[in-house]
Amino acid sequence: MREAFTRGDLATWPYDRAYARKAAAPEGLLPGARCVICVAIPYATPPARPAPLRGRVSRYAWSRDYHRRVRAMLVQIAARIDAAAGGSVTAVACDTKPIAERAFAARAGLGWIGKHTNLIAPRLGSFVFLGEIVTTLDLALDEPLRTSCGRCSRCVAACPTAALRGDYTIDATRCIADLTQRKDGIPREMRPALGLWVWGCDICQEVCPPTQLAGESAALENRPLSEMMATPSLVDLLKVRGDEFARSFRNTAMGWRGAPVLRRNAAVALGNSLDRSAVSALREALGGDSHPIVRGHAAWALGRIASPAAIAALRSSLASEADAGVREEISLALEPLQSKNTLERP
Ligand code: B12
Ligand code: SF4
Ligand code: SF4
Repeated sequence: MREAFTRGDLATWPYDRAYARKAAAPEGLLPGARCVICVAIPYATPPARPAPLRGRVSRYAWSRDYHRRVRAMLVQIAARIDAAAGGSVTAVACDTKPIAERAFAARAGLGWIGKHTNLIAPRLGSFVFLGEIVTTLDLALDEPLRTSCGRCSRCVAACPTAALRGDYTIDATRCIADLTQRKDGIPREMRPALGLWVWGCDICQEVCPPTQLAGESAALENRPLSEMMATPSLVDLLKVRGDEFARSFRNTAMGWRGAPVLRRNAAVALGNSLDRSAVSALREALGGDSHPIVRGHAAWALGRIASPAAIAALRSSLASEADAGVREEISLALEPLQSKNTLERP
């Protein structure tokens, strides 16, 4: 773990060595904790079919927010344990608390941590959410599995951003799951590798043989809430705000970063679509979105599409754009295109 911090693998997260120590010590969640009951809840549902000008959403995020649902399940189980023990002996966690969920699950024998760095449970694969019931009870301990990925490295080869090193570590700052949820700009050099993903990424798990073998194993109802969740129209997502955002996204694990982050991600995916029919929506975003981050990424997308109409939109916005960061994005987008013939038909 120390190396991970030195290398900056988690530089986009507020984690440090003190946090890592805390995450290995469940007494912080429940004074007097003796054991951690680890739970893996499968959520594998069929992938969505790709369609033109539609984005990709990771399967963990396209239904009602799993944090609340897994927590509710754990609270019910914990209540029964408390009742049997005749008092409060438990605390529950899922994702958001400082606890090293994968390490505890592996220690508890639920599965092994694969080279894609997710826990793989035998027969269930890695499309599982992890949760914990920490307890002051002294329970019999399970043994860890003696399994590893062996010579397989399919996830490493398939990762479009080279985030996985193949030694069971990840540079999280390169992972699309991280890039699509960071709040600031997505580094320019990483944007092409995002492809059409607008939230999260499932590639390393989709190619993982034990996960493929497990098939559709959802124990948690995990169908997409709507078509907009499964394969969002990128043009609609580029415009999402206010009531529409609250109605469609607030209750999902895609909602917590707010609408501008989704609009920014839609702009990048539209750029990667290389589809000229996206130019008018991107031009509107560049000229009218209230968030500079969205305008800047729309500029990048227009530069990537680089049709004459896209170049014209970039040139005309350079004259009116006041934000220095967006102006820089526009200039960088235009740089390789300066010699392009703008009279070519759109
Ligand atoms: C930050 C985070 C991310 C980051 C970094 C992920 C990474 N691989 O490091 C990003 C944004 C990239 C990410 C992506 C995803 N994530 Co995420 N993420 C987390 C989160 C919130 C914290 C993990 C973390 O880095 N903690 C901080 C560091 C310091 O802790 P740690 O890495 O766990 O390391 C500890 C261990 O290594 C420990 N240790 C090592 N050996 C041992 C041995 C023992 C005995 C002990 C006690 C400790 C120990 O020391 C460290 C400190 O304690 C966890 C939830 C959680 N609370 O654990 C979910 C979690 C790991 N993510 C999850 C999911 C589903 C995803 C995605 C699949 C979502 C998606 N489809 O887009 C992707 C997968 C990408 C990938 N290939 O990993 C699931 C994984 C489920 C599983 N099957 O393993 C988790 C567990 C959430 C959940 N409750 O279900 N995620
Ligand atoms: S989630 Fe996607 S980007 Fe992240 S490690 Fe897996 S394949 Fe790579
Ligand atoms: S794809 Fe292969 S190497 Fe990667 S986690 Fe799955 S089994 Fe392990």
